[in-house]
Amino acid sequence: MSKGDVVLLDCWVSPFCMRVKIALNEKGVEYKHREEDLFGGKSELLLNSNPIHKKVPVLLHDGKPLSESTIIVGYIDETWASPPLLPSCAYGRAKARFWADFIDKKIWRTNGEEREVGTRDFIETLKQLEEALGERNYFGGEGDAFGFVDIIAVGMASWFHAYEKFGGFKVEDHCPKLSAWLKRCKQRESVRKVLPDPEKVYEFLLMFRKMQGLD
Ligand SMILES: N[C@@H](CCC(=O)N[C@@H](CS)C(=O)NCC(=O)O)C(=O)O
Repeated sequence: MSKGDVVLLDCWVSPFCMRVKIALNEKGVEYKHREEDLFGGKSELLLNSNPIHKKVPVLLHDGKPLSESTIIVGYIDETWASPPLLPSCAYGRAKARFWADFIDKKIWRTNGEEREVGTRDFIETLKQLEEALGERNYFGGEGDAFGFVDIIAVGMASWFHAYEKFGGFKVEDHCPKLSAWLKRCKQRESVRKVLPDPEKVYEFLLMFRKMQGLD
């Protein structure tokens, strides 16, 4: 479905960018993406489009920039109506935003430096998320369908393999339902096309830690 020109300022390994790509894929929106070199030098377009944070993702819709992945996913949902990603009732939408906020604040970690002290906390947080999933197939937009919270969570989950290798644990051993949810998500075309090879994410994290002098 087309509704104007859609360009994403992207980075292949960024879970935040993955969210935007998955949302666009779910909606069947055609888009172009420009890979940003976040370490070598950001493009003028990125610096001008997101002057406050200077981060990807940036979505340019007919040249108009938007930043912050959860805000962009919400915008995509309002702009391309079908299929809906957020629930139709206000309470459901508020709950979805609560879990998106929880995922951003509690699950994302960029360098794994907390691995020695943090693995237990991380698993506890995943268990809380798993409890929110309950017996459902997806966190849901509308009903049991794949939706907003799934999109927000699945980008992060693309880093689980790397965290597992650093932390010496398996998400599946602690959170079997969450692990099954991830497998289910990966079977979707919209997700499969976007999630990078987990081994490549691990290699990226190794390189990133070296750059930060952590290894
Ligand atoms: N809260 C932002 C986070 C975006 C973010 O952290 N992007 C990273 C890539 S994963 C970035 O552009 N980093 C470049 C920098 O910090 O200079 C969102 O949800 O979009």
